[in-house]
Amino acid sequence: MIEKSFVMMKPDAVARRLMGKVLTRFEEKGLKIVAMKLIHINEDLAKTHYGEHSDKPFFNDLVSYIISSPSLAMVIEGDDAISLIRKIVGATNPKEADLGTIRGDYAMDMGRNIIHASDAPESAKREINLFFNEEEICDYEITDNIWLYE
Ligand code: IDP
Ligand code: MG
Repeated sequence: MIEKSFVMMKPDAVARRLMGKVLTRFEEKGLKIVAMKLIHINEDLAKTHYGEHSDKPFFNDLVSYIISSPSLAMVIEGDDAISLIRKIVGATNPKEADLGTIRGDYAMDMGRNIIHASDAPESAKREINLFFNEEEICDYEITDNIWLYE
């Protein structure tokens, strides 16, 4: 099923100039970028986005990290995109993430794991709506679809 996922390169990815390399992984896989913006997230938005973790011991550090510098927010579309992107991103802890995943290849620390991706259809919908208006999400065809999908 064609799905949309909310994906965000966190401040460390932007500051470490990894945006191009990370974006290339999604493009080369055959996923389609349908929205993208560089955004310096404020505290309210960070707390809402990570609301499910508000009672965790790492919550305050997580919010400080996310608001420290700009992030690159995206909506990425494709067949089974939500679970597929989680696989490409890798485990939350970069030390446990498989090599070949984004976190496995580019990050060292749980608190600096460079990228966020929605974990389920409901969270994808919530997160997309939190960061993007409907008119910011592009509906377009890419002609290589005949070579990517049977
Ligand atoms: P996910 O990003 O892989 O979905 P979640 O468990 O939803 O992982 O946690 C959200 C984010 O909170 C993680 O990506 C990471 O940045 C941060 N985080 C999670 N657990 C810890 C921790 O134990 N220490 C520090 N930061 C954490
Ligand atoms: Mg999560």
